[in-house]
Amino acid sequence: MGQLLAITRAVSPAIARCELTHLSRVPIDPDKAAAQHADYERALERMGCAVRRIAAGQDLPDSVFIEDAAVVLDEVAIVTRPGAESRRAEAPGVAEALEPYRPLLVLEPPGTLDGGDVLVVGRSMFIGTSRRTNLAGIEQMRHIAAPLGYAVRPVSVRGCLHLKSAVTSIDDQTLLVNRAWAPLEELRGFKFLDVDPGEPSAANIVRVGTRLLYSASFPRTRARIERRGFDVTAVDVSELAKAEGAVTCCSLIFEESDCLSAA
Ligand code: CIR
Repeated sequence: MGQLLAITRAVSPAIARCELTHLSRVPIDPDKAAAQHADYERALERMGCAVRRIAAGQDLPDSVFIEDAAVVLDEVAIVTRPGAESRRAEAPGVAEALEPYRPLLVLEPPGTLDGGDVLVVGRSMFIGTSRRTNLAGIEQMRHIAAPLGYAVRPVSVRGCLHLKSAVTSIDDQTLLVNRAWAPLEELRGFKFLDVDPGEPSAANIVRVGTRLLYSASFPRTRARIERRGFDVTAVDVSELAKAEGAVTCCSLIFEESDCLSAA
């Protein structure tokens, strides 16, 4: 495997004005959130990623959650049109950061799609039909991804913000799921590992090669994953979680590719 890159975005000083859907607003300390974010980046580095951090959006409260602004495939990067109006201005800065690495494509109105709703496992691309991602957004993704060999599969998300709040992968065969939030029949073809019933938000985990990066807030689900023989690194992201962010949201991880220089 080539060098893994993790693109991150610094915590905005405006993070306390973030979008919230399922959580009540509580005070968020931007300095504490930034310190946790730096720990998260260091963990990614220890796990083998080269981390490139782009500047905070001073007036973009949610811009640390960079995953929502783009979907990076091996072949291309798709700059999204986020479902929340307040987040649309995040896209240009993310596009600029991705430009050296992939040909860029851009989703157009009336499509909306948050990267948090896109889960790629091998050649399966699950896309959540959430409050942030509409059918026009899914159709544009299908138009881009199907010719590249991805099977695009909509999943009806309920009770949580994004598809990846409900399900992520721990390897190419196994999904970590909260089955109350995503119907298993729409995810068929995979094995399932359920989150602990007392940890409903625990289905979000980051894969870095064969290793996993996880929130320290879910020790019981972490034990379930470790019992299956996985190497799990836990980080405290509790301040970022107050903004409804989870671990996948804070990076775009992909293999550095010479596809642009080869073109
Ligand atoms: C939002 O509501 O857009 C942010 N406060 C949280 C986004 C989290 N992103 C993600 O799960 N992919």
